[in-house]
Amino acid sequence: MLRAIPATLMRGGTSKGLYFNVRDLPAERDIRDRVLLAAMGSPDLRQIDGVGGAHPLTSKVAVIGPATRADADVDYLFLQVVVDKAQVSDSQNCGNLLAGVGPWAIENALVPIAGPTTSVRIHMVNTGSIAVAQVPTPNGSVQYEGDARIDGVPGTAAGISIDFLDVAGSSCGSLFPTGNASDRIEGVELTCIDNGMPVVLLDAADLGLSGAESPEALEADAALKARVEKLRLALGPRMKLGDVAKKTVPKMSLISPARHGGDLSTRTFIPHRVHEAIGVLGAVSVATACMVPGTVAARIADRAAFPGLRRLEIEHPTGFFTIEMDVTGTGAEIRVNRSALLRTARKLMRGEVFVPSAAWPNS
Ligand code: NQM
Repeated sequence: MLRAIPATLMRGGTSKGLYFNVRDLPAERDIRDRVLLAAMGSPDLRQIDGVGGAHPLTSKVAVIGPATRADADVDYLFLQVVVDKAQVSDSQNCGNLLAGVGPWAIENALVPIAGPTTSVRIHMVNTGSIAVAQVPTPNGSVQYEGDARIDGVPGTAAGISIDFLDVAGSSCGSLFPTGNASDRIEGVELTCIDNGMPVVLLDAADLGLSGAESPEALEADAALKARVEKLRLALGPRMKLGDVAKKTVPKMSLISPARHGGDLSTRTFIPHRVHEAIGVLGAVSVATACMVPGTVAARIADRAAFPGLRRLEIEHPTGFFTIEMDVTGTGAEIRVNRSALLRTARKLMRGEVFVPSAAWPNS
């Protein structure tokens, strides 16, 4: 008999995935991963036998539960269900699915409504850091509809502002895990940075690219993909991430001068497909690099963004990602106090996802 598991399908920012209450999933990790693979339909390029959308950005899971930290309202564990391999990875955070966590937590009675806006402090379990989401709750319920627009999503929805407080070095142990603002490896100038997401920023010109190529064109370039992956595998241990062959980090962001009035243009391998936009914490890491002299981003950025309170516009294949940064100090003393941005989310479907009993036999 198929096993039914309560779940909500939501769009969070420019991603989509299943949101679960931690108590509804198996506690044992291997069984949990088997269940999530079966729910999404992995491994299979089309994910035809599951609800996954056949792309890393639509094959995501949020597991939410009561907070295990006194300074948070809820715990949020992000899991990437790999589309074409039987792998579930907790090696990264996801700032896009994060946008749906506040609404989900309120609607599932983990957080009470606190007025026209409800602030939800989210413990991001993957990296042990805190995000604070301001969820519109004007009439005693979560409001999803509104006039906020984010690039990469058609139409408008209610804006959810998100603040990150302590994400610097949360995966790699320090903001610049190689100890340098930039390195030159195999003829490519690059910066390794972790402000919430481990990212390698590569000068697109060093790879013989303009940096304005479409995601499809980049994905079709087998030689480029092999070169980028070789660099990624070599840099994993240097970024204190260990062997990254089965991890979804670091992300590889090809950067070039802005073309549309922003600060910097990006094309990001995440790491084996190219993002149609850019990840949230990925963008925060890129924006941070723009503000630190000596990084490849600061050299290429269209205008100098010195430490202080700054609004940065990161260009990506489908528009801009706007981030407000508060950075003080410089060089080794650099300190990221806060980064803030706007997302939207939408509840799409609520019910039960069914998995074969072999994945999680009924007791
Ligand atoms: O960087 C894609 C996404 C992400 C992750 C990825 C994300 C983030 O767009 O915080 O949001 O880089 O894997 O959902």
